[in-house]
Amino acid sequence: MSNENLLEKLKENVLQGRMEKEDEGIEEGYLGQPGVQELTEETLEQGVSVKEILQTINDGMVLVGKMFEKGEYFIPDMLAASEAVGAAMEVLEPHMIKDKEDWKGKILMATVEGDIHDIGKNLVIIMLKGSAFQVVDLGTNVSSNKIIEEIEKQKPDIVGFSALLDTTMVEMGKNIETMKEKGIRDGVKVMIGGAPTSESFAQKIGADAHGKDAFAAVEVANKLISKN
Ligand code: B12
Repeated sequence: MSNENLLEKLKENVLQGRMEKEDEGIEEGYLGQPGVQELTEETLEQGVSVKEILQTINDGMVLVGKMFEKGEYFIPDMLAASEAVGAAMEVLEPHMIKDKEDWKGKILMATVEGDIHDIGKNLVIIMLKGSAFQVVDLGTNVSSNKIIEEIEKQKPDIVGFSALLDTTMVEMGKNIETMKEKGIRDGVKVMIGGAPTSESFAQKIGADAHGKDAFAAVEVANKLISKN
């Protein structure tokens, strides 16, 4: 199979929510065919770059989002697709980690309180790790208190907040306010991202930068580090 066809199959299997070949798809007729895990392995073996694979997975999830918005996909379908993306990330992660000596800086990443969306955050983390940042993942639904505690403990250069809901993006501003109250805002840069966020929102809440996707996240982190 050509690399283009492999990437197309990978995207198709993200849409089908199939982690591996034993999985059925959302549609019939997939059982026994390679799933996202096997296809990611094969694509890597063919020499396709991690960046291209991530772009394909990203495109797949964007399509999943559109299908959900059109009412063609439901929550279990989205969950299956996210688990399939998780299977790809497990394969990709070892290829992205650099030696400690190469680290450009330390970044804490968290999905804010009330929000459990983590696919975008996890893609951002993989890209950052692949670009030689040391990343600590605080997970999802992370409270301001936990964020403050971890900033004090881990002393990162940058903290990154992710939110996918209109109702939770406000937590980013609250986190920044709490950081100010605790006197730790000046020592750490804040970058934000997630579908409902924007440059103007970042400015409004006093974040240092906004990144629209995982590739922009790396650019933003590089800039913030060089300003330190
Ligand atoms: C998958 C998904 C889910 C999955 C999440 C699984 C998981 N492990 O993440 C499940 C099924 C659990 C889910 C649940 C819900 N969801 Co949902 N979900 C989605 C969906 C389809 C895709 C999100 C996604 O993964 N996108 C793909 C990734 C790659 O993109 P991304 O997250 O935007 O991330 C990229 C950038 O934003 C950026 N980025 C992200 N974070 C950061 C951070 C930094 C620092 C930087 C620099 C960049 C950055 O880089 C990423 C990579 O390129 C979206 C629809 C959509 N079109 O987005 C709805 C969507 C986000 N969900 C929505 C809703 C309403 C819900 C629920 C409330 C549904 C319900 N009624 O229960 C719950 C909320 C649960 C909660 N408390 O969080 C709405 C939100 C509406 C809004 N604007 O508020 C959306 C938009 C769907 C819709 N149109 O209604 N969801």
